Amino acid sequence: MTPEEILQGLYDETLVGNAPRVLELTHEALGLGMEPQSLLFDALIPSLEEVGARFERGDFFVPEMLIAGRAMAGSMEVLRPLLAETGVETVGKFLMGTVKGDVHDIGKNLVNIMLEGAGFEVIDLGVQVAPEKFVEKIQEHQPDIVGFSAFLTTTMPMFKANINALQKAGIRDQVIVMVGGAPVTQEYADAVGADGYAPDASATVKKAKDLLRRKRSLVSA
Ligand code: B1M
Repeated sequence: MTPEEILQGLYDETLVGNAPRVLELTHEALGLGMEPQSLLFDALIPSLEEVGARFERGDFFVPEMLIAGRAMAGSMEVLRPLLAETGVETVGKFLMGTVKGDVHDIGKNLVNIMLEGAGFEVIDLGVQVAPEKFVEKIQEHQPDIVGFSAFLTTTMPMFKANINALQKAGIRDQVIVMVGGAPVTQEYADAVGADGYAPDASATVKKAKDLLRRKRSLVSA
């Protein structure tokens, strides 16, 4: 198969949730020396975007979304070590979780991979993370940054609930708060009082480094 055919195959087979074939194609692509980033950005992510568009049109339902998501997640497991392979020194500690009421984790996991690749130590709390759990884990791990992911308009208000919980516990000033997820915007992040927002995984890395640099220069000033 040519690289173009593999990318097309990855797109098509993710769309129909054919996880074994997606895995096979992933290995085949890597065997041909194709870049892991290309598989992600030229095939897997566009395919899930199409899944979302079909769901919105009523052509796909939750089971189709679920199997497509699983197919992509299988491929990501293979790509993870390759994307995170940089050998750079730890630049900071990032505690991450999807907010309470929300089970989406593919986007969060991708952000984690990119952060790890950029030298962050990432502690992932998984999905459906309650405000109290964020507070407890911040106290335990003392991260530089805590990241809240939300993928539904109905779970975005948990950002505010989490920030309130941090304030109540007296730890809001100790940690940088970043938010993100498909429906989130810079305006929304500002409105809830987050320190940073990023629309995708690579922008998260950039923003996280930037926020950390600013905090460290304030502390040393
Ligand atoms: Co759901 N789902 N889903 N879903 N799902 C969306 C999100 C939706 C947009 C589909 C649509 O209508 N077009 C829609 C939300 C609409 C809205 O509220 N605005 C939706 C819905 C409605 C639902 C249910 C309510 C459906 C139902 O039951 N009726 C239900 C909710 C369940 C719940 O959470 N309580 C539901 C369920 C599911 C599945 C379980 C079936 C499955 C999730 C599987 C999984 O994650 N393990 C699923 C899937 C697969 C999707 C779509 C198709 C794909 C999501 C995805 O992985 N995208 C999605 C449609 C879409 O997004 N186009 C959809 C690829 C991923 C790489 O992108 O997630 O955006 P994304 O992540 C990006 C950025 O957001 C950003 O970086 C990531 C990487 O670049 N980012 C951050 C993420 N976190 C960040 C944190 C940061 C910074 C950036 O700082 C901390």
